[in-house]
Amino acid sequence: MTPSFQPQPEHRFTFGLWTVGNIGRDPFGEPTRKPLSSVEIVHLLADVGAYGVNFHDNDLVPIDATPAERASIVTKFKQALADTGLVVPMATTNLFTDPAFKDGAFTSNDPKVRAYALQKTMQAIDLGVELGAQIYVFWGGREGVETDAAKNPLAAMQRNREAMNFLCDYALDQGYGLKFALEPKPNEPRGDMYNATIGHMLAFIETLDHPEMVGVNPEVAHEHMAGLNFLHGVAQAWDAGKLFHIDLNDQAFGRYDQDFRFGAVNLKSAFFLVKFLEDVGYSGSRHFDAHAYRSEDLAGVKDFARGCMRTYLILKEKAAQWNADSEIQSLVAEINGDDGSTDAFKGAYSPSKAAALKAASFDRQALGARGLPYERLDQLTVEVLLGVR
Ligand code: DIG
Ligand code: MN
Ligand code: MN
Repeated sequence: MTPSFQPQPEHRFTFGLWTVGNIGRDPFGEPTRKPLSSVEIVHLLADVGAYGVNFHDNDLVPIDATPAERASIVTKFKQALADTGLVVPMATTNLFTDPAFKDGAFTSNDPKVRAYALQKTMQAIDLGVELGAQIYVFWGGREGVETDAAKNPLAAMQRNREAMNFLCDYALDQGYGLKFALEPKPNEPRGDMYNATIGHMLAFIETLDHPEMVGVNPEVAHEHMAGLNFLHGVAQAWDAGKLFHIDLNDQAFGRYDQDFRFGAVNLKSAFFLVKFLEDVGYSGSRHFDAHAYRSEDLAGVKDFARGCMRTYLILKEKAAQWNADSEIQSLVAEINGDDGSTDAFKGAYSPSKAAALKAASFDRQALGARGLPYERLDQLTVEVLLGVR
């Protein structure tokens, strides 16, 4: 039966309000699309088959909204969720747009800005929980420098840690049951940003007071900007039990943050990522933190959203095909063959095991001469992706 590649709720595809709501402004050009209201975006996402919608506080409630305006906006948004069945799995704070955060939020040199950032984040967490969010993302868009003369990186690290500890305690004190997901990025909009990659974030999390409630929200584009293999970072996060959320998109290496449609640039790396997420049984949101080309109109924005989900589902089908392909699996078995001759050396250390291993003899030339069928295996992978197997 030919799969339909139609998104279903169980696929857990989500989009931020800011993604399909992107109006096409860039550093060198004015908007090319009219703004959409949060209610219109919810209905657009329902129309294309998404499962959920995420938001920064100010995507939904303008930063200067009165309490009455906030109440009215939230009521209408809740109604749109009820009308469409969409849910809000994740929320986050905008700590990067307002000029107050021009030198960072949690890491700002100004203690008043740091305090205001905590206040804004607590209020945003309240809003996210009110709308059902269970994952809370922190992307430190302005946590960085253009010159290291401006800030001692140790002070920045400590300020980040104090803020996260305070907010973890706030969420615990409120009984919110939230999990925090920290999102790394190496640069842009700051010249260099702290906690630049998945690896930095995993190390940082272990220095917190409540590391158990904090994980990562890796983004494809951000690791690619750092020239890194995204799958390897995701696998390390998964291995550490810290893959709490994921931002899917695509990105040419060595460029600004392009936030392209998922699979739009690096199909093979997107394939291995989808295969990994499906093989390990990742049950979190598949969040597309991406936007349509500036050249697109509203219809193009829908094409963008549908394309993200459709490509994910096609690659999921290709992954199942790869896992079931007998020639591929026989090569995988060959690569991982084990004649049992080193069984005595496996597992935990023991002095006798070390002595036996030191006394063992190896045919180093034979080890080096062994053929590895990776060309064949990669060609078969490419042929699965090209649809000729
Ligand atoms: C940018 O990649 C960041 C912001 O869009 C948001 O704070 C976060 C959540 O996906 N990603
Ligand atoms: Mn990005
Ligand atoms: Mn992101």
